[in-house]
Amino acid sequence: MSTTIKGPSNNETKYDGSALRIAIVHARWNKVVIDALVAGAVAKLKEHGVKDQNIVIQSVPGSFELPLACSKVIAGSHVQAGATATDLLGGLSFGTSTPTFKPVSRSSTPAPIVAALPSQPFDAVIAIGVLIKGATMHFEYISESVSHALMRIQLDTGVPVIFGLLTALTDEQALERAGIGRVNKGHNHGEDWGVAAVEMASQCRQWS
Ligand code: DLZ
Repeated sequence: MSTTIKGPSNNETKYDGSALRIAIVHARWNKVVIDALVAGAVAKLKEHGVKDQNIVIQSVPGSFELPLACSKVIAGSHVQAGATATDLLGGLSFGTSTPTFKPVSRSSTPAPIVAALPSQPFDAVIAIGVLIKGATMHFEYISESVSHALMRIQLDTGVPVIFGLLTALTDEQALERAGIGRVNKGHNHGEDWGVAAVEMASQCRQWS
């Protein structure tokens, strides 16, 4: 029996993600944590049958940029070509202690900013950012404004935006919530976001 009362409970319904198209938009600040969260989300999307070519990953400089990028990605006007989950995660490796990231080599030709329109609109977007509290008020301003904006985008567009903004008070808290804590390993919340994306995307298809 579980010893904790926290966290999402398992849904008895098993959702089939094989027909879904999902975008992950992530910030690049606090990269070690971000990489683990993105990997966790992708793993669960794939476990639920989402096809590799239907997982599109877009990065932005920091969490503050997440809402605009999510909005553009949903509108379908800013989809980068060729950045599938395998391309981006091919160089990611997790050892037993410190995770490392080997950048995947890319062609010297920059990817076109605007690619062909997607064959199918996105069924859900997972917005992933990691805010770690520092000495200034940045944390409060960014976390509040981004949270409100992401909620507004999903209500305005009707496309689920999964809230993957970690707001941690310490580095260790952030690492633990990505399943790579140095003392307690913790649980990778990115996995929960992947599962939530498949469930919400599937349900929204039924509700509409
Ligand atoms: C400026 C800033 C700070 C202080 N901290 C973070 C952080 O912990 N996590 C994060 O994702 N982004 C941070 N940023 C960058 C802002 O989100 C944003 O990218 C810049 O202010 C440019 O708009």
